[in-house]
Amino acid sequence: MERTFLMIKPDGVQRGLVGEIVRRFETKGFTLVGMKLMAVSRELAEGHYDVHKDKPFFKGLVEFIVSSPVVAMVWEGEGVVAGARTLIGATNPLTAAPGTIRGDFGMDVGRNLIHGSDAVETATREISLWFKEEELTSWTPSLMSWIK
Ligand code: ABT
Ligand code: MG
Repeated sequence: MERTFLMIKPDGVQRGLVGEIVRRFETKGFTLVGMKLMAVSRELAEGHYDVHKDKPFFKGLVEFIVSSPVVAMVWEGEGVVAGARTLIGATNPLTAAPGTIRGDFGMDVGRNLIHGSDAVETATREISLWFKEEELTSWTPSLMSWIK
């Protein structure tokens, strides 16, 4: 079953949006298989955003991610990588569609509340970067047959 890595960023935690954000993925029908509140080391933040290391916003981005706790999560479901990105909305919250997490709660591209893996291969890399295998639990929700 497909999995994705989602991370509620420091702004989402500081603003008390953890419950609201988790609720959206739960009620959509995706399955939570791992979750932890954590302070992020500089090494992990830099590794996570490695593809952006030459961008002008990289330093500020790493500072932001290590500034305050995040909620790291793994979610499972058919098409969950793209599906989660749809619920999250466009990178810039100002242009993200209403009804998406960023469209409903954000204003600034550098404070866009949540990260979601952008492809299946990226998800595999990010899940192994953030989680140990024993921190993840596969289970079958009995409600699944009602949603599908
Ligand atoms: P992430 O889920 O955080 O990876 O965001 P997304 O994939 O939607 O967008 P990308 B392009 O990966 O942005 C990564 C982080 O960099 C921030 N950013 C991006 C800026 O601060 N300025 C910019 O001009 C761009 C393009 C937004 C993302 N994180 N935050 N916070
Ligand atoms: Mg990205």
